Amino acid sequence: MATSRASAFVDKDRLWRRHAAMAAFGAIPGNGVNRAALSAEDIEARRTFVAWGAERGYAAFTDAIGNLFLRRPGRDPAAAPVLTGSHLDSQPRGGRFDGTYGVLAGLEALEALDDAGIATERPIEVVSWTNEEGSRFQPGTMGSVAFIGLRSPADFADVRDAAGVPFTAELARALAALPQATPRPFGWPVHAFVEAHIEQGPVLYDRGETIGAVDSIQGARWFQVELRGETSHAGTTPLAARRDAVQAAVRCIAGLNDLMHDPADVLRFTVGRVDVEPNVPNSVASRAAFTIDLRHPEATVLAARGERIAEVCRAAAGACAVAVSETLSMPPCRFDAGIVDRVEHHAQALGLPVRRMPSGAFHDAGYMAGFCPTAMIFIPCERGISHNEAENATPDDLAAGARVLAEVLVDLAG
Ligand code: HGY
Ligand code: MN
Ligand code: MN
Ligand code: MN
Repeated sequence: MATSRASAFVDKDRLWRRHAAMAAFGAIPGNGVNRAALSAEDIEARRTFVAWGAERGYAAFTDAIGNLFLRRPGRDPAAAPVLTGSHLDSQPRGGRFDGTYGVLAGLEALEALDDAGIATERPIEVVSWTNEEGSRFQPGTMGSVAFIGLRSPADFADVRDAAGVPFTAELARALAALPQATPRPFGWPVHAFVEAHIEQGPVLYDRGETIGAVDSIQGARWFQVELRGETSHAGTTPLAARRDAVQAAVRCIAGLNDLMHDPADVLRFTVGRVDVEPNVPNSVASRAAFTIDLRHPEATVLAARGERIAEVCRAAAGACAVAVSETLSMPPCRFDAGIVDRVEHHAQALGLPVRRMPSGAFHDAGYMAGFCPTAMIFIPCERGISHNEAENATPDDLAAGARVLAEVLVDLAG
């Protein structure tokens, strides 16, 4: 695992400029980004990624769910490529680094290899996975889930965004705008996958460390809870005659807070979205639906608490009907020890403070880990803030992570 010349050719300014250029697609006040999956802004960001790759002669490929791959050839064109990358879609009030960093760091690493004159045995590809966030279309990580064959695009045929726009229509629009000359099948052999990402938590930032050698991701489960009551006049309907879906949702959430209480503060329970109908001040709500995002490092804990959600909601629903469905289930994963070692080794060789650590956020790497040897590289973000316009990272840290990535890729690609 010698250090190659690749890391010396990572261009901090180029990488920073690319982040600024990407941030223009879906820019929102406060330096943030709203680049919903498969929106016009997402498509423009992806087309720009393709154009930057074309300047280096990297061919672009798309598959049937819109995952986008740029390929730097290897000496052996038939060898399974090493894959790196992340996602270009964002949260509605997201930052400029969540996901984008992993895509741009991958491109930067390939350009550094070019500039260093390094040829690898295996091809190296950079991927932009479709709809990682799941904030517009549920669930998230659709691209990697389809790639590994866990679900097919047809399974998402009924998915619509909050405005009722069908996922399939938006996907078709994106596919028409992306390179389709050689449509790719799903699940082609990948030698290894490495995803670079900002940490999205405070561990590296608080300790002044530069690189996280990520060895695992905690598990995540998403649920949708829907309460159906009856709308009626707010000024006249006696309490006893009401079937108030908002009041039922409030009781459900209170009951779930008790169920999810964890004195050790390891379990993460979030109700991030509530939809109400008719959503007016002077009518009792006929419908209230809310999401649950549940995370824990142990599958047994996720199973035990998740199993009780429906029972707690039924007990709290009163006169309303309640339905609970699961929309995402990502088991906890452990990454490939050999790649994690390489990340740690190359960080040390480059003189960068490094720590082995788990990921609290989920990533496409969590699904890829079940498909091929996989690991992640974290860099710090300011105060650990993410899923927020204020998300920030320094040009030095972005470049440091790209240097480690470049070395790991050279190692893996031979
Ligand atoms: O929600 C997550 O953990 C990721 O940022 N999409
Ligand atoms: Mn992300
Ligand atoms: Mn995110
Ligand atoms: Mn009236």
